[in-house]
Amino acid sequence: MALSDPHPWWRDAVIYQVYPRSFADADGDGVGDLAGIRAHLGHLSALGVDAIWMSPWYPSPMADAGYDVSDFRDIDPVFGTLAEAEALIEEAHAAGIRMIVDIVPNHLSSEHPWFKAALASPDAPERDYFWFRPGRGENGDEMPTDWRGEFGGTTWTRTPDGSWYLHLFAPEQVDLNWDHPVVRAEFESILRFWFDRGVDGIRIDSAALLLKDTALPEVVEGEPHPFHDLDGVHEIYRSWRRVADEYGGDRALIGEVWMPEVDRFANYLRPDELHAAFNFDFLGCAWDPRLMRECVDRTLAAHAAIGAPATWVLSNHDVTRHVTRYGRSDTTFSFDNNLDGTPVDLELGTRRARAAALLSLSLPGATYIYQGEELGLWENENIPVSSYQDPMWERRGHSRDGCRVPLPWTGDEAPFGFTTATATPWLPQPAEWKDRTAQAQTGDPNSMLELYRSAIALRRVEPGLHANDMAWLDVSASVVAYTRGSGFACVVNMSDAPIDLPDHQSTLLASGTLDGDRLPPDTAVWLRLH
Ligand code: TEU
Repeated sequence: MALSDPHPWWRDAVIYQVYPRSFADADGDGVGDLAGIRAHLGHLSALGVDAIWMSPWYPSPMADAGYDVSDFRDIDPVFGTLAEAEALIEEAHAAGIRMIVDIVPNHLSSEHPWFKAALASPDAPERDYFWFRPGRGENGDEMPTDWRGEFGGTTWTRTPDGSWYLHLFAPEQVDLNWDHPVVRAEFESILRFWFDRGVDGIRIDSAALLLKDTALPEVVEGEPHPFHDLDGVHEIYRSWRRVADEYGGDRALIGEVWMPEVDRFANYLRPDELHAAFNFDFLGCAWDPRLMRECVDRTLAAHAAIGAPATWVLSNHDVTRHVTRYGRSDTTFSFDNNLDGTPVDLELGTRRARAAALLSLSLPGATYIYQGEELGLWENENIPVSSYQDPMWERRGHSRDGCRVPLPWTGDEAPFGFTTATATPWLPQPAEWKDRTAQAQTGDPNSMLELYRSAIALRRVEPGLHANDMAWLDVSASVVAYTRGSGFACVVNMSDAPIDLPDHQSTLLASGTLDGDRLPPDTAVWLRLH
């Protein structure tokens, strides 16, 4: 593909996030693996996705479910081998599915050889790859700063020699010093390692956090933040872009850039930086027509200004599954609105999730699907606390385990074909998921799975959904409606009463049963216009 390709795949791909621990387990240890993924590639082909984003599969002590990497050039034995990863990349390509791997550049596992060398001797050169600092106070027993971690809690841990090291996440995730040239060179080499193996894209974890203010100032409202979004971080991504471009221009860099200021967010997507970034604004947006329209407008305006494609994300492995979110009275998401355990109407949430699928799959840009959302899975809020594995739980009182529960594939009872019949999945599956298995839904025209399959298939062939533009349709204040191109419209009824559909030629797809030409509440429809 030429560098100047006017319509590269990543601009409007449907990208499916595989969380390898929970996708499918072939070897019967209760944890998903690459053999399980390879055995279920047919599910992704039938779904029609363009690409897989693979959450970390590297060797890791799993202090943060793989986001604590001890070797970026291999595969954790719990998942399989590098040869299996290479085979999976090849098989995905043969099925017409691209592969995106997850790189975690902000931190390394405390078991990584660099950190072990740094701990072994105060003179080790590896010491400078991290943030070792003396403590404050007379005996140096006070932390160098009062920074709060991203999981909550403190950000420094003391080593046996009395110095402290920085970790913005768990103590097992040691922050790298990105001012050090060896760190920069190492990650460029890691990018090449995976591009050389044919991967089509890189998802960049915590992309805005890499640089720290070396003066280590405290966080003060109104003053530049000591580690969020420092200007120098853009130089790092420019160098990554040069690496990606060496491979012919169709390799994509996709940032996890989680920040409320859209203009600062858009900086990451300038033409010589990342290709795309996740839309957390949309992921946190309430089921509210005005807020939804504002979110879409804000998103499109920010991306248009720099010529980058928007992305639409409803769920991922860090946030409450949106069937559950949309079934609550507060339908927003943020880590601060801790709504865990508040009442949920799963029927309402499911109806809205069906409508949201048609929304997120018909807006201009790329759409992300988090594994299991095509099955209509909800958050498992009944995991016993003693089974929680998420390090965020201890530090922030919120566990992300409820959205990471292993997928139900077949059968009437747990483990629903996720693992061998006698094995126990690493997190418990709700018994009610017997109706949500891929098997139970296949061929049922009313199922979430068939809705996703139909929508993705239509998206491929519908000319309007390949148009660059969208325009709002004025139906009513409580309806989100827009056209794409000249012949396509999506209408989402967010009111609590049925509405009349705008003039159209035919209905292409509906998320629920229409009442003649009336669209029921919390329902969406794709229309062919005259
Ligand atoms: O998540 C980063 C994250 O949790 C954000 O809230 C982050 O704090 C934000 O970007 C800061 O502004 C990623 C992974 O998705 C998550 O699973 C990991 O636990 C985390 O990084 C640490 O690697």
